[in-house]
Parts: sequence; structure tokens; C-alpha cells
Amino acid sequence: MALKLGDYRTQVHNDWCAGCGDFGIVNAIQMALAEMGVQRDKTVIFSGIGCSGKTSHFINTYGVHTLHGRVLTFAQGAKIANPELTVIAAGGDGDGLGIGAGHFVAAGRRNVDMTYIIFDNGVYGLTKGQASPTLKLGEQTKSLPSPNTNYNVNPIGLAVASGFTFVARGYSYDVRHLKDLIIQAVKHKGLSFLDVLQPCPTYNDINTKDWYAGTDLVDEAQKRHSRIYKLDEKGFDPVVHYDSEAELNEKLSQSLIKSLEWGNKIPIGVFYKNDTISPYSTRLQDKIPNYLENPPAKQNISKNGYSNTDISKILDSLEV
Ligand SMILES: Cc1ncc(C[n+]2csc(CCOP(=O)(O)OP(=O)(O)O)c2C)c(N)n1
Ligand code: SF4
Ligand SMILES: [Mg+2]
Repeated sequence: MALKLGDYRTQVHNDWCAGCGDFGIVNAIQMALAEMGVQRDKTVIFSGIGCSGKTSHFINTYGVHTLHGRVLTFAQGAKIANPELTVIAAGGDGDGLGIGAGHFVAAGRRNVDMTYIIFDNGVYGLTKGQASPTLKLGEQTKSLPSPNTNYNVNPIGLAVASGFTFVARGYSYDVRHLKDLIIQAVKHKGLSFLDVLQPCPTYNDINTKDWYAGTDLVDEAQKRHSRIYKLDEKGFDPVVHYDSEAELNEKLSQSLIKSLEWGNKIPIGVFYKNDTISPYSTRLQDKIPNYLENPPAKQNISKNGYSNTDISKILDSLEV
């Protein structure tokens, strides 16, 4: 029987603040899973630590609530061990771009076929609003004693530079558009990244829902307009169509330039998509020809209660 949207929801109590952008992101993930009809027992949501880290509790698939900054390591390990899984990692901007920044860069080098979603609210929500790596220089959200003295990390630029092969940005209050991006990201054969702008009404009093909606902006025609606009509606082509250096350079540089646009105009949509790079599983298959038929998750690790791996020779060689 076909699954419905409600089948991807859990009954777990949700204690996010009223109006938090996290709700929209979780809804979009559930809608995307339902639309794709993914099998719940073949899907795992991994999450980090933070308000956003609770995501894995609310989606009715397998879920693993991991450690702060380590969500990508767990998620990549699961996908490599069991390539038939659909794997989505989710976590905060502090989780992924502060403590987890090293794993973020290392993941780009592998291009494991999975999706990573960052809930980008500019603050460490769970720990009461300290500045996260995406908060802009000079901004003073309400928990900060003085304006931020650091330049921000550019998540889109870092993802492209690190080697992610699908890089996009969504907005938590445009749930349908975000759902479509998640579907594209999950279907992409390689490591996909989604930076999702997410108002935190409790601690980020600068990048609010009204601010994104541009309630303070008036254009030449004296009309209010949202800060957010969609790249595809402006004819932006993010796809690396052929394996040529010139094409690659052009697509890399246009995505980096676009990712720097901020302020009165904020682009969302796909910034970069490169299908010419093989996923990690292809490189593993070159080393281990039967990897896909017999991945680690399907191998017996013990027999009659004893480990299959005989390490006695190694232990003998270490004897002093
Ligand atoms: C190793 C470690 N260091 C620090 C913390 C404390 N801590 C918990 S959540 C968090 C930051 C959360 O911010 P973010 O990742 O942006 O998620 P949000 O709450 O904004 O969704 C920190 C520093 C921790 N749990 N573990
Ligand atoms: S503190 Fe911010 S991010 Fe966390 S649940 Fe509340 S509104 Fe959402
Ligand atoms: Mg955060």
C-alpha cells in the first residue's frame, strides 16, 4: 500500500519554539520522502546536536541522534556500509560549520551518495543564542554583548570548494520549494548539500521572517519585495554539462559569485550541480569489485558467537 505523508511523521513531542523555522524544514523533508515514496526501513535520518538535532526524532524512518559536529561521519559510515540506504544528515550551522567544519570539508573529497541539510539560523539556538559561524560581521543578535567580530563562513562557497557535487539553498518558510530541492538533492548521485535559511524567532532578532520577507524594503516602483528570489526564475544554469575544464571553471566561479549575494537580494535554489564526478561507491568498486553485492552491512561478522576475524597473528607479532 502506498504510504501517505502522515506515515512519515512520528508522535514524538516537539518542543521547538512557536514560529521556529525548523518546523518548515522537517515538513519539507517529510513531504519529499512521501512524494518519492521512499521505503521507511531503507531510509535513515542522522542528526547532530542542537535544536535542529532533534529532527531525527520527528521523521518516521530509522533515525540516529549523533554527536555534536559528527553527523557526517555517522551518515557516511552507514551509507558506505549499506549502499542501498537512503541517507539524510541534518544539523545546525554551529554543528556543521563550527565544530564539524573539518568533517564538512573531508566529506566533499569523498562524494558519498547522500544528502546533508544544514539548518542555518545564524545562532547556536539550543545553547541560548551565541553567534554561529554563519552570523555576519558586525551583527548583534540579542544574546550577544557586542557586535560579532568575525566574518561569516559562506556555506555554499565552502561546499562547492570542498567538492560537494550538488549545492543548493532553501528557505524554511517556502516549504514547497524546499521540498522540491530536497527531492533533487536525494536523487542526485553523489554528495548533495542544502543550506536552509531558518529564522530563529527566539535568538536571532535580525534575520527574522519579516526581514526575509523584505517588510522594510521599498523598490523604485515603491513596491515592497521579498529579499528572497529564486535562481531558476532568473535563468541561472547551475549544471556542469560536460567534462571540460572551461565548463567546470565557469560553473564553479558563477556559483561562488552568486553565493556572495546577500542583503537586499538573497538567492535560493541550486547553485551548482556536477554529475561528471563519480560517487565514492564507484571508487570503492574499483578496489573491491563485489562491493555492491556484498557490502559490509551484509557480511557476517561472527559465527557461533565468535568473531570471524582472526587477529591472533597480529597479536602474536606484537608480543614482547
Ligand atoms: C562536543 C560538544 N560541544 C559543545 C556542546 C554544546 N552544544 C550543544 S548544541 C550546540 C550548538 C547548537 O547550535 P547549532 O548547531 O547551530 O544548532 P541549533 O541549535 O541552532 O539548531 C552546542 C555548542 C555539545 N553538546 N557537545
Ligand atoms: S531556540 Fe531558535 S532554533 Fe531553537 S527551537 Fe527556538 S526558535 Fe527554533
Ligand atoms: Mg544554529
